[in-house]
Amino acid sequence: MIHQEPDCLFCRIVRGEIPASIVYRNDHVVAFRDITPITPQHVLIIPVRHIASLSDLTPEDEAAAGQILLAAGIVAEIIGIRESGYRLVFNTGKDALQSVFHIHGHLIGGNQMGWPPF
Ligand code: D5M
Repeated sequence: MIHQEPDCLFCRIVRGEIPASIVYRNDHVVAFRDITPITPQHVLIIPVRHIASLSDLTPEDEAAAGQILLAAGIVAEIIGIRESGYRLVFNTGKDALQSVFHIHGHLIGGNQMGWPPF
């Protein structure tokens, strides 16, 4: 049984209790459109397993963490930005303005971005 939290917003999306525009899912991850997109394409990739942040990953989460990265290219292909390029951003903790404490990679793209990103 994969660990989930009853009241976590993103766990609730995984369970289908809250509607989301899902673009891809498998046994390990769910990818859905961000409700407040910051780029023309903006999808969140989350593990099915509840893990609060990158800082909370343990060796037990190795597969879940790897599955997020593996999903990035698949999602990018589905939404049409695999060739043009994209970023995968994990806001982690206070200074990074993490607001939802269930790991999510922001897959952003669809326009030319700059660097540095802050
Ligand atoms: O990013 C949290 C992100 O989660 C932020 O970009 C909005 C998004 N969000 C919040 N609620 C929803 C729902 N219900 N659907 C889709 N997207 C959502 P953070 O990195 O924690 O600041």
